[in-house]
Amino acid sequence: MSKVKDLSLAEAGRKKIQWAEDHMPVLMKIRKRFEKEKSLKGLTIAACLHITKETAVLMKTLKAGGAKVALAGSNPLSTQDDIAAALAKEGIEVFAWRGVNKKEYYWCLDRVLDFKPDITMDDGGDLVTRIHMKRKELLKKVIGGTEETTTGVIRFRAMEKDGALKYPIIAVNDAYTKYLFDNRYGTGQSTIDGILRATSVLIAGKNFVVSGYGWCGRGIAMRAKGMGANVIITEVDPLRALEAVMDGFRVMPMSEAVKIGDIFVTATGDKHVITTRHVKNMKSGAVIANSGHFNVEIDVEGLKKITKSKRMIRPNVEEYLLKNGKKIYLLAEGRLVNLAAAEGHPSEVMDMSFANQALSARYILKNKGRLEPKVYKVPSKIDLEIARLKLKALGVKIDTLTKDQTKYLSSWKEGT
Ligand code: 3DD
Repeated sequence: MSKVKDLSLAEAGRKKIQWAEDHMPVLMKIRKRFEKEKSLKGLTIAACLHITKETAVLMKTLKAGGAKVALAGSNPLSTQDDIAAALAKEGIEVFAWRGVNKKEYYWCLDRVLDFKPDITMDDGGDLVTRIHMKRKELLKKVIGGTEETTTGVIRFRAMEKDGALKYPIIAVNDAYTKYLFDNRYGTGQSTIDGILRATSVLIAGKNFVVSGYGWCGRGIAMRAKGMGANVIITEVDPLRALEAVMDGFRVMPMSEAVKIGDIFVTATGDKHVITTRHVKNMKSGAVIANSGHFNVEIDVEGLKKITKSKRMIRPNVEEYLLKNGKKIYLLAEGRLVNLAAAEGHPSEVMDMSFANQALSARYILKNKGRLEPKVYKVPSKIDLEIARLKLKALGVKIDTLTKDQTKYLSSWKEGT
């Protein structure tokens, strides 16, 4: 029996899901194939994902393939209650509502695990970690899992290295058709979307500081630049910093950026990238946001210690009046601003991310018992198939290699 905020929101959610279905041609094509083949028949899938209109399209696709699906939210603020209601009405077992506290968050995970999954579908690693640490009795039935995001893949590679991982995980995040598009173009657009929906401030002319020049940071920097911001990058990796310089961005330590920054976004996957020392030296009125998976990148607990008072001045905008007299605006409690203050990435990029999820679930079933308890890349056959399906959906045609060209590319004899 599902537990959602309010089932009466289902109709509004259903329309949003239809909107997403109209913009996710690849996943809908896979759904048709799954419906015909019943590719996931008899499988129980336990998912812990951000509950958005795009995730709903994935859940319906898995169900169409014959799977029993149970879903919990992978972040306390990213669940869209109307989507959760619509999915519950569609027969998906949903345990999630926006604003769960820590105890409720793990209560939802446990309800989903009560369905004794064959496959787990995770975003950030909390579900898989829960099974390995608190629900070990479930491990014997699990044949494999998938992981959506960078943070989760890092956790599972660490588990594998410690010999703690007890079943195979497909790193969906590492598929080209995922991170090159979702992480870069998705995070780029949805982060700006979250900041604008929360603050409606002008981006043009602002000093926009992006911490982390990975695929997410690159996307955010690119989009902020496109809107006329003066983009500044902070990094710890010399190669990524060099790339940012060559891409035309200013690069400097955070200790310098805080003096000039108007808007700050973290996208590093690491903790305490913005500390109280940084905040104290920011300009009064600075806006700080996080776009990384967990809310560790901004030291929010530390911020509270240097604060005289705080108030919610707009939805998703907390105004901190610091003891030094400055005002700082924290978005979405320091949680991932794109999903907490907006709707996450556009359907068109989640189309590919979730096509990887659906086809990886089918791959795990087809290879039941043959995979070892380690982290696997998405098979390149699946990656390329998704790219081709997306090009076809976009009406884009490309050239093909002639036999002679294929031979040339694999030969070494032909030279100058
Ligand atoms: N993520 C971003 N937008 C999302 C959406 N519209 N639906 C579901 C999940 C969404 C998070 C993913 O990008 C995940 O791939 C990540 O965090 O890397």
